[in-house]
Amino acid sequence: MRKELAVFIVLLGIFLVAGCTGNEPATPAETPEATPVETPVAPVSDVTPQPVDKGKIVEVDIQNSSFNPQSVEILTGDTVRWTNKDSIAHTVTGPTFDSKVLENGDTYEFLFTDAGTYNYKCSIHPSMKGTVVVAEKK
Ligand SMILES: [Cu+2]
Repeated sequence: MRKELAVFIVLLGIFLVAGCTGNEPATPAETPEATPVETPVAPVSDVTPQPVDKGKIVEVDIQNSSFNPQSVEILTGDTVRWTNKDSIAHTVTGPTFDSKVLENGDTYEFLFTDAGTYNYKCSIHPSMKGTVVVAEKK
């Protein structure tokens, strides 16, 4: 009799477990709605190509073993022109440009096409330092 009871309890247990799992609500598989992809409408460009703006020329004197003005701010497309007004030779040596030796009266020009801060010096007198700050032309 006890054995039958135990079997009954076991069967009841199995039945309950099976019943519970059977009643579990099926979780609806969420199918994410496809978000509409916005295709940007390219505006019809009526911009006529402008002639290349050559920019301006900014003068820097080399005088008394210093660059004057010591720092200049220009825009992309502008040119810096250094003029050695000293009786001794100097150079204008930066990360992307190098004038080589400039004697008295010599000039050196460099067209800056990339924005950034350019620190330069005289390779003969490294304590002579200057800066060209180039901002992107709008
Ligand atoms: Cu120098």
